[in-house]
Amino acid sequence: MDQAIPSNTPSADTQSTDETVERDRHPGTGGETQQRPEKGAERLTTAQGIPVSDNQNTLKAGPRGPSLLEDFHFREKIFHFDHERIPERVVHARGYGAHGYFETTDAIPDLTAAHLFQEKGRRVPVFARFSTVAGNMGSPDLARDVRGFAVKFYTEDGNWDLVGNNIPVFFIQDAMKFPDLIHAAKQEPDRGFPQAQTAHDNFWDFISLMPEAMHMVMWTMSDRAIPRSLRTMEGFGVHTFRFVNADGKGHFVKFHWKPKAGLQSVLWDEAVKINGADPDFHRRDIWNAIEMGDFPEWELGVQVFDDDFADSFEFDILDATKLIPEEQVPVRIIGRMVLDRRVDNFFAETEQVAFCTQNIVPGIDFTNDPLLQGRNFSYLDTQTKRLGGPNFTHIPINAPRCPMHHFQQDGHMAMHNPKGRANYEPNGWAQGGPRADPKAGFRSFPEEVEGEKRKVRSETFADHYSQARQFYISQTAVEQDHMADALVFELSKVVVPEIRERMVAHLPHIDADLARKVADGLGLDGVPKAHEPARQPITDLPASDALSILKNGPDNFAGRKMGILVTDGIDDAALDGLKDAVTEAGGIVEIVAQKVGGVVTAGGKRVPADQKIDGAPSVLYDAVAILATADGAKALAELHPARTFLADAFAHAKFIGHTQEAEPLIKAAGVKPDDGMMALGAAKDAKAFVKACGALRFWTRMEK
Ligand code: HDE
Repeated sequence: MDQAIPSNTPSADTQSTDETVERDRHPGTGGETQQRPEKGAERLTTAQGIPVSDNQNTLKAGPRGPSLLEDFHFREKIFHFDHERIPERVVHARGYGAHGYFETTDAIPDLTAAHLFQEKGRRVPVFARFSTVAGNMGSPDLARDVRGFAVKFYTEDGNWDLVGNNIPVFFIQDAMKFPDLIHAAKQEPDRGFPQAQTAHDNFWDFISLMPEAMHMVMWTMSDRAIPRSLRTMEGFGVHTFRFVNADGKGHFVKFHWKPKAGLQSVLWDEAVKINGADPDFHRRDIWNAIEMGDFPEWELGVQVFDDDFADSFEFDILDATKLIPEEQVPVRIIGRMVLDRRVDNFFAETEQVAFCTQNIVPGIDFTNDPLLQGRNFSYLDTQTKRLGGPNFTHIPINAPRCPMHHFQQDGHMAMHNPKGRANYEPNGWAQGGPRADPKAGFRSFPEEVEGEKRKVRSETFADHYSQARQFYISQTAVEQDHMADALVFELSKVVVPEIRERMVAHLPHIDADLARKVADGLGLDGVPKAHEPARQPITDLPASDALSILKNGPDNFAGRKMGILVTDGIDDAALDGLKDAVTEAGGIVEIVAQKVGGVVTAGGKRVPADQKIDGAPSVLYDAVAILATADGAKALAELHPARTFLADAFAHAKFIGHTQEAEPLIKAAGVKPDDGMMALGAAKDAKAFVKACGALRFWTRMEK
């Protein structure tokens, strides 16, 4: 099979002598080169393995004559190209994946029989894919959106897919509403826009009619929906699952991923600009981090609880619009995931990976969460459509890494049909094939179930506002402001005034101040009368620090990026000192200059630039420095991109280091230096500056 895949190695006739190139440029002058492949280069063949003599010209009747249908090489090449696309995912179309491993750091055999959690140090391979939800495949990375956080564990007992999000709750409680939610969120059907955003009438029309969405909406209007990096976001299994141990005893469990890099998000103004400057910001970040050996890492944590807790908890543990605060059930860390290998081929792996929530292993089970139950149908169904048939488990990225024996056979693209005569069971053949294992095989938790058959929503799912309010009051003042701004931004894009007002009429149940700010931001005549809540009273729950990003930041510059804007004639020691300080802190430096060829330092050294100033606005960096001579700063002051580089960094509350001589640029950018701006010169200045940058932003500037 491998040999049938056309090689991507440039063939001899595309790397040929000038004479060949010349011939190729002039069809009809004998494009068929007789050259041998270069030593080591593979021979170009068709998919049938037939060697190709000319990959530049179609077969023609005479140099200027018609092309001939007989050209099987041409027809095969174009035919295959025409079929290169498969349907993109109906949601989570834009995503990025990487390989790695999961390692158990705290064994929990008392809680689950799952093989991977039996022993400390046990490792299994994983493939993780992160995604945005609403945008199509080519949409920008920094859309305000939920991020998918899907992990496939290739365990000894088969594949376990934990298909989560970076937000621990969901918009809806019952799978029946999913197509409506997604239709409302994606581009409107008549006009085909807006792309990758919820800032439009259909979304807010639907949401304002769905009080159950209010908790999740608070999360999507928070900075959680614009993460700085996929490495700086949490992941959540969302639903309550079940752990089952070897004795058949069950516990409820919620899964959490905690990023080693700490939580961090960008500002909305940055997100908007990053989408233009580098629409691939998140995928590039993962690619580069793995290339540099700074492997993205998360801890896996579990909240484990029993029936007693479930019965006493204020909300229904089967309701996916609710979370369990960490203060009530602490997160116990049981393992870590390290992503240490990039894909070899984006399509083969990231695009073809097929996550299915139904993929669980002995020791883990579902609960009756009606959202999860619906998902268990949807994922298998969607993969069959996307990947063209029932054999998608034969695709290497989806194939389990443990032995598989079953009687399933045939179908589109069957790659490994079982051998032998017996393809049914029971059978009386001596080599009769695999048999079920009542002891070690997967068994559902024997939960007793009874009830009337009805289309119904449980009464216990009725409180839609208490946790939305808890989320809001758990944020810092800066984060609360961002939420109000986000609501004002989104609702300002809504054209129909009634929809805006209908949405704002939910907010008094969440927070009176939030409602006032949003009503004011939209220019409404006061806060509209609040909707009648489905359940009274709305409870005042205590704030939970775990819900804030800023309370869970990293406090160091590791894995962060500093953009250093340089000019000719700068001091070598100042540049080297700053670069060393950033590297020592585990950060990355990018040199930005007027020309990509770079600058020449005072010591006569040429420093090439990583980015030309026009292509590297400061939104791409966590902190910036201006290393300029007086003349250099004067020249930069004349350049609009240089002025906005600094002005934006300042407006985004970034730490800014600068030489004294950078003054003309600082003035021209209209920036009034404050404590977040630090002078650079001596080596110790650089160290102090990079240490300060560990706080990531100088929020005091924003509070002013
Ligand atoms: Fe999904 N979801 N979803 N979802 N979802 C898909 O499956 C669906 C939900 C999530 O990187 C689809 O392979 C239904 C919650 C992720 O490949 C589809 C419902 C959560 C990914 C689908 C939900 C998720 C998907 C589309 C409500 C967080 C991307 C393509 C009942 C816990 C996986 C595909 C990847 C993808 C259905 C709700 C996470 C159509 C019906 C809740 C991370 O099957």
